[in-house]
Amino acid sequence: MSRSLVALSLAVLALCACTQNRKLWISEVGAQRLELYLDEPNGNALALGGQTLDWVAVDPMGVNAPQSGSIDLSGSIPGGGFVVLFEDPSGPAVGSTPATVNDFLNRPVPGLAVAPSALGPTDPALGYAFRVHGHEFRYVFPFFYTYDDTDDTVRFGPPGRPNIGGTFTEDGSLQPVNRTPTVRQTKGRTIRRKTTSPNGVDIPVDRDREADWQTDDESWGTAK
Ligand SMILES: [Ca+2]
Ligand SMILES: [Ca+2]
Repeated sequence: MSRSLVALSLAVLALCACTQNRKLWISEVGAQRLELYLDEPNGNALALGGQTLDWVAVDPMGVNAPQSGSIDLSGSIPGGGFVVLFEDPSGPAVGSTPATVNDFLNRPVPGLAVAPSALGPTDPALGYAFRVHGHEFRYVFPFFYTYDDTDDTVRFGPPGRPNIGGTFTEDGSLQPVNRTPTVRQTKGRTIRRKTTSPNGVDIPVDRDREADWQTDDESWGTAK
């Protein structure tokens, strides 16, 4: 190998060794649904393949065994956009399939269909942890590459919540949490991130803490 080729190879290697922390947040957790938000400029997008949604539910009384699940994500999410995981009787047995799902006003919003019960039980007596995370290779033309790293956690419910990793500071405000689905003319109840609106547009906040969250009516596909 010529010295110039070695030098070029070393230069390329130096350019390649990088990761990008992508700002993918869990933005709402309801009954049989969970919303993701990409807190990045509109021109950005994040491929969700290689990113994973994990959850654990525990009985603080220790009577019932812990439950857990893990869902491989798919499709992509645009900067400033939302994607709603939703349990679908005709959804895939494992993983997720890009689809649309209707909000309370029957407007279609971008979604990922998952299997029934894939997002776990909705029992206010249980302690919960949800985490989205991943480390996914991405090729960048012409000879660069990077890794898209994501990591976001929320925990709620009575004390004795499961530790699912990630960074999250508790203050106990998210308990008890009653999550309910839409029933006819009644909106479902959910937890969602609080928002800021620096330019008149509501943006979910993330400071890795329970105080970022509140209980509210469902708002699938929107900030609130
Ligand atoms: Ca976070
Ligand atoms: Ca929402």
